[in-house]
Amino acid sequence: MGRARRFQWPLLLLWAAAAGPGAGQEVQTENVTVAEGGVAEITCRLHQYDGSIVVIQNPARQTLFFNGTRALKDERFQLEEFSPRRVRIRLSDARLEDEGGYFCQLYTEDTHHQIATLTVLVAPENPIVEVREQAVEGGEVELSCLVPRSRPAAILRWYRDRKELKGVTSGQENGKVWSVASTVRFRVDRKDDGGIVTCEAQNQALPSGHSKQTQYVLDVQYSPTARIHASQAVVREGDTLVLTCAVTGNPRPNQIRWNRGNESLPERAEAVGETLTLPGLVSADNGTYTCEASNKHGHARALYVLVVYAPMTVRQEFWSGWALDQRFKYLERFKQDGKGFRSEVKEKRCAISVLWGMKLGEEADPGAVVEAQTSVPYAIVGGILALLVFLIICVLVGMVWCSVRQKGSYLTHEASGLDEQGEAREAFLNGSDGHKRKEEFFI
Ligand SMILES: *[C@@H]1O[C@H](CO)[C@@H](O)[C@H](O)[C@H]1NC(C)=O
Ligand SMILES: *[C@@H]1O[C@H](CO)[C@@H](O)[C@H](O)[C@H]1NC(C)=O
Ligand SMILES: *[C@@H]1O[C@H](CO)[C@@H](O)[C@H](O)[C@H]1NC(C)=O
Ligand SMILES: CC(=O)N[C@H]1CO[C@H](CO)[C@@H](O)[C@@H]1O
Repeated sequence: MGRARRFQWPLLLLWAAAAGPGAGQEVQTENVTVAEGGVAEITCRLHQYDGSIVVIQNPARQTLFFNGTRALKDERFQLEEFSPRRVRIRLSDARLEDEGGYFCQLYTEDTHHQIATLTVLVAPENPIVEVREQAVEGGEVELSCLVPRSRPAAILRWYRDRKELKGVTSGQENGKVWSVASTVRFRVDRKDDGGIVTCEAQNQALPSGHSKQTQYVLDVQYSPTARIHASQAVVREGDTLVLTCAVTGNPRPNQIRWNRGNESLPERAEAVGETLTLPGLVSADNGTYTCEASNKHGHARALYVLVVYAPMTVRQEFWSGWALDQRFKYLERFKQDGKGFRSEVKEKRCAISVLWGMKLGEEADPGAVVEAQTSVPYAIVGGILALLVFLIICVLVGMVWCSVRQKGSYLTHEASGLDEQGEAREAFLNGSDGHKRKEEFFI
């Protein structure tokens, strides 16, 4: 009996080969790829199933399901379907160690099996972006981007304002996963402070078009700048002036110092942080006010020259537009000789109203801004008035010139009479008559 069976095997195999696929019972599978933590479905397709036992085994060849019955106690594997057409199992929370060949076996007289290879990929997490050392303006910044686990090795890219930066990437394999790092270096300026650099990681484990990104906000340190803004341009006795010192700098200067040249600040002055309030101004409050700020990278100073004028009268207001030319002369004299200033003002009162408080910038510090006070409204008023006067003169000149032209044509007409009348004497008399009229007109 045993002998007879042994002889039957080659015959059966021959028969199976002759019949070809599909003729007998058969099982087919497909390879499966899943992202770590995801759900994988392994399908064993049956052909001409006749009720034989179907066994599914894991890569370690442990039986997961024996003809539809759970054999291995691992709840992550579930039997989804067992029909004469297919057996489908579902693996949730796939892990790297689940990788390998899954066996679909059909126990018939000639045992069929097919292997479905499960591949587990690892998607990158959000990259870790770090700076090597504190960036200072004029220097270089070096950023590193790290993706500790990915499979296959993640591709790292750097972006700055949608422009790709060239980084240097290196990878290291730790067992089944890759650790990938990339570094990028570039020069930085103060304007780069607060700029955003992005590191992007991508591999096949992520859905196509998706990536993991980390944004890094650049922190570039730079020396301070200072600028004084005055609450009003022209300052008169009794006014309250508020000076604001606008400072920048990284780290931000934490203290602003207010001074007035060599002298002390007026008693009434109140310096709180960025502002200096000068209430009830008197002419003795004039002088060069400065605000100073510093951080570990430098020092900045801004100047404001305060000139307090006498209160304005209505008449001065009215004439201010006409005093435009005088204004520049006064400012020049003021610069040369501060003492001569007040007496000049007294001499020509009408010019006072267009004299302005002058604001100067910083002295030698970097980023200094020298800002001369402009007086656009007065310039416009003066300009318009000048234009009006010019137009009136034009009209007058035009009228006069037209009158002259009429006289001229009259003369020409008289001259043409020379030909018409034919008599030279008469024409001469008429002509001389016309000349007399012309003289009259010019007188
Ligand atoms: C399935 O994967 C295995 C191992 O990677 C490979 O040898 C085989 O050719 C694959 N089969 C198909 C149908 O891709
Ligand atoms: C295996 O399971 C299928 C479906 O439940 C059933 O039809 C068949 O009879 C089983 N085979 C054996 C040998 O128990
Ligand atoms: C400050 O005072 C010193 C002497 O006390 C003098 O030499 C210097 O010119 C003064 N500076 C200004 C800006 O007035
Ligand atoms: C810079 C300036 O104008 N200084 C004057 C401020 O006022 C005092 C007295 O009012 C004058 O002596 C300064 O010359």
